[in-house]
Amino acid sequence: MQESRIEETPLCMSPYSRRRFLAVAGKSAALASWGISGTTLDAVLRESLDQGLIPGATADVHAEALLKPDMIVHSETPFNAEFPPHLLHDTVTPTSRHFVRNNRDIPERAKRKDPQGWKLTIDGAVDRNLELSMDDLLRFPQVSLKVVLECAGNGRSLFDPKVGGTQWIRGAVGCSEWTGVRLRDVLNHVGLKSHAVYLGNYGEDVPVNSGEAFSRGIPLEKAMDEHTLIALKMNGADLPAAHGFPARLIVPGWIGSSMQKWLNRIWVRDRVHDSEKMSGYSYRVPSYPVAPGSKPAKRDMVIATSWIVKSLITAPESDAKIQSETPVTVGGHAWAGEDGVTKVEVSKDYGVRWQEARLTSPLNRYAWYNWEIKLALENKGYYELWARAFDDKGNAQPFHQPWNPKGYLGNVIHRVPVVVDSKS
Ligand SMILES: Nc1nc2c(c(=O)[nH]1)N[C@H]1C(S)=C(S)[C@@H](COP(=O)(O)O)O[C@H]1N2
Ligand SMILES: [Mo]
Repeated sequence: MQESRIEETPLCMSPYSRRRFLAVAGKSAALASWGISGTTLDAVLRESLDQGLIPGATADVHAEALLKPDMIVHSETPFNAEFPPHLLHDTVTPTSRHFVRNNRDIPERAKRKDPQGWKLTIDGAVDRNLELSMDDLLRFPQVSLKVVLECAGNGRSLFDPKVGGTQWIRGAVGCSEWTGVRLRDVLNHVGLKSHAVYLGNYGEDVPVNSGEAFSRGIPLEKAMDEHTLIALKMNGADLPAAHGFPARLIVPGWIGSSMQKWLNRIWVRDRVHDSEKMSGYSYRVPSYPVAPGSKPAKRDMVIATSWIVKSLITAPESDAKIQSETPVTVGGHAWAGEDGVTKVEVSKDYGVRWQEARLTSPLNRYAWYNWEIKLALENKGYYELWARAFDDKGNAQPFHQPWNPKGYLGNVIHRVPVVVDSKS
């Protein structure tokens, strides 16, 4: 175990993509011939480059600017990418800085941005099966909410021992504004049978290699919460292809996988949704603490639902150079799933002393909180800025990451290295 080593790489790339970058840096001429710009090259290093293929994501650029400067691309097909924490400083995450997590390929309709023929089927334990068009949905009251959307696997790369899956660092989280209809308005319109207890949600994305569709579900109680939405807009514009055009679920406080993209079917069920992605080790965590590296029995796994208390340091940037004469402003966000955040503390001495940051209320429930503190770093040298948030149930972020087999719900305290230079 490398307890004392800083876990994040000081550069804006994962160690993985940095390695790839070095490996393909000599190929810029070839890239230029594909019309890929220098900035894109800096930002995006993709598996397929070494294989001599034209990257699939590049082929999609005409439909959706998927590739953005400073993006950390984990995989291209399906497309999975995040941004480094210092680019997530905004209170409302711009669409261009929101991570993308796809288990499957983006549906053709979304790429074409074509709502023609799209229907949302609602069937199962309902009074009558219904097919709703976009116009039908637009007739319901439209509401807007800023919501923290975070992949259950965010922080997976920090698990020790390593676990399989996309090696998210800390950027698989955003807080954008989502606009759409309340799911409960639509369910009430359809009419629920008394034995309805759970939703099974489906999207238009196509399984790779004929695998089962990516389908997850939520209990009826959460579905009927006034904050749970069928979102039609992100930050005031139609949903981008990558984020679920033309409709997706927004399930505030819960893990990102519950927020079905490219939504086209809601199956109202009389039991817990039992798709592949609701079973086994998928999006499930042990019901009790397990030893790192162990394999708990499937029957001991429970469905992951709400996120837990977390914070992110978005300033200063990792590896920043700071003058000792100027106090450094340390700031970022905090959130706690369905719970409230009560306090954020910052340490500059490896957790020996902690100072309370100024915490500001979120723009609405389920948006993230902002926090900030000015710290004096008097001596020159290497420092780590640590932040930990507390929730209103008395939980705080741990110093060491508790382990589970799939690396879900990682919330170990964030540590940002900085170097202080004295002028004299
Ligand atoms: N149809 C569909 N919905 C999906 C997914 C998917 O692969 N297919 N991925 C889920 C996961 S795991 C996450 S974390 C979020 C990511 O949403 P974003 O790409 O808009 O950030 O979408 C969820 N909804
Ligand atoms: Mo996710």
